[in-house]
Amino acid sequence: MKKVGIIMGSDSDLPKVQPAIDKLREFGVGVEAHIFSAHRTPEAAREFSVNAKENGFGVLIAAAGKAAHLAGAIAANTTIPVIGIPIKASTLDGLDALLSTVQMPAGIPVATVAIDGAVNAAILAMQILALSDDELADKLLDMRVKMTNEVIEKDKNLKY
Ligand code: RP5
Repeated sequence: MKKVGIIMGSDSDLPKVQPAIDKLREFGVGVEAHIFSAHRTPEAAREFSVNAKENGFGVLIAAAGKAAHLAGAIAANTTIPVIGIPIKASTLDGLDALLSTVQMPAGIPVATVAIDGAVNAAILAMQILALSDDELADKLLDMRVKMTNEVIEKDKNLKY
């Protein structure tokens, strides 16, 4: 199975990114994480994304805060699907990163999840990989069924 690459702009993003790493590992999906910055280490970010396909990655997740150009800069160098996680890292509560990540010009898409939405980034990455992996697709379906049953149970237990 192809791997998921996770790139974060700073080590300060790791606590927000960790749930994505955990979720992918829980499902047995190979994950490789790096710290590359669109602003501080643009060459490293470029080199990684240019070579991502031949290095066995099927989806890339890019997480960054503030003026978050990382996901777009990664997407510029590959046709592998790129998922952006805007990180809340400033006085603007992540709205800066959300707009920087989501407002891509036509031609270079970034599938942007919610601010700090690491778990959904991981699930979306796996849904993409699952298009050509039935076993992974079944695991994702099981997760949905479990989630549905939990909500039904909570509804039953509601005392009001
Ligand atoms: C962004 O700036 C990073 O993704 C991080 O969210 C934010 C702050 O980085 P540090 O100053 O904490 O390294 O590039």
